[in-house]
Amino acid sequence: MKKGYLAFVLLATLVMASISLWAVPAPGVRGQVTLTITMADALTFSPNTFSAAPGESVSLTIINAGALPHTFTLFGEADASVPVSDNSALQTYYNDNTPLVDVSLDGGIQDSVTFTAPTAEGIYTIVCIVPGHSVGGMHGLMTVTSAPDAEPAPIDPLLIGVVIAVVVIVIAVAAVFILRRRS
Ligand SMILES: [Cu+2]
Repeated sequence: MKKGYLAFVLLATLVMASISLWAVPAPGVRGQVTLTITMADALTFSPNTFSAAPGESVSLTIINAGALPHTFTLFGEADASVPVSDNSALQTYYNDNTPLVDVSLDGGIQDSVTFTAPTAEGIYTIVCIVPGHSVGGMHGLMTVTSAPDAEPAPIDPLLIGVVIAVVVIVIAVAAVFILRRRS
């Protein structure tokens, strides 16, 4: 009788624990973007795109893996037409628009920067402002969007049905077991 009761409690606890594991969504990954961006003499940012939520804290480790100097220059105006492929127009744009982030690194040097993503959703342009580099392909994008990176997996109704069925079966089996022991 006591053994059966213990088994029942144990099984019920396991089942309830399983239900709560499925029902509680995984902790959100929003709130903080942490990313390493590598700059290379092939005139590349790797990665050259990333996303953040409006007002989210963004921590970047920027590595200049090349021998040439490079900059990570992020402009702060959403959906701006930054002339990434026109050297002189880009220099003019740079002189007229204070970047949100402007990290200049000699070859082989790395640095970290933390900033707050703009509150306006949209596309923000990243360039290397060293003459010729953006034109040569060294530019990228930061997307500010309130859309989550990945939707938490919805709870499958079939799974809930299976769990309820298991609970009912466990209770029924335990009840039968206890009643049999009693008589
Ligand atoms: Cu560069």
